Amino acid sequence: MAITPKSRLILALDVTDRKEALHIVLSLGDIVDAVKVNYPLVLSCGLGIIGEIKKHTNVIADFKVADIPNTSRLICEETFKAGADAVICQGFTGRDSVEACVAVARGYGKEVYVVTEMSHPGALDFLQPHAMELVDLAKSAGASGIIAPATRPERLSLIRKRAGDLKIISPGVGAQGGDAAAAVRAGADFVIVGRSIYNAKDPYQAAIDFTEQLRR
Ligand code: OMP
Repeated sequence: MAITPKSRLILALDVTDRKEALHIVLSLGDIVDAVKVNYPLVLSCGLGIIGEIKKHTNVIADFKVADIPNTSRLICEETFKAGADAVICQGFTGRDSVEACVAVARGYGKEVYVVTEMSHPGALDFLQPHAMELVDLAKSAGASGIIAPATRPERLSLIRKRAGDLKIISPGVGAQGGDAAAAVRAGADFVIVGRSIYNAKDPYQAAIDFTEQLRR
């Protein structure tokens, strides 16, 4: 089933300790729309961590898949078999690689999100000049949505206009300087927050604070 915006908050769980990860998921699973897992957690705990988190909330596997179609297909197969609801892939690898991810996701009734312009400063080097082409590729390849930067709300608005019905997930809120409410105003359906929640003194309260900002 597709991930739908309720709180609009996605937690980036970039911790490497299994106990800490599951503790955070237990306390925040009901508040967030999904938990996003990335290599730090999966490399330290194994792919099985996806199924453990899935017992409590939706899981987005942020593997930024970026390979030839056959390898991308194999990565996506393992990811969805492990229980993920969605996978994130890169678009710069080209249409055939993105389509390979989408084909596997469809077979499982799951979703693909394509990275367009990333949130960090280095995204200006190569990604920003091609961001709109990456949006078009995501759309025509049948992806559910795209990743676009909360750190640049003005760019996010332009990407929103180009993206049509695609869902937009927007990282860079908090630690990278982006503002949750501004990202939603610029067109994001969800924001991703990592360090500003899991490194907070009280991660539960930090998550609640973000959901309040997102309600306004
Ligand atoms: P914090 O900066 O700690 O909030 O974490 C942001 C999360 O979003 C990390 O897991 C990043 O890998 C991820 N991310 C970005 O920060 N910028 C992007 O452009 C794309 C992603 C992503 O694809 O999730």
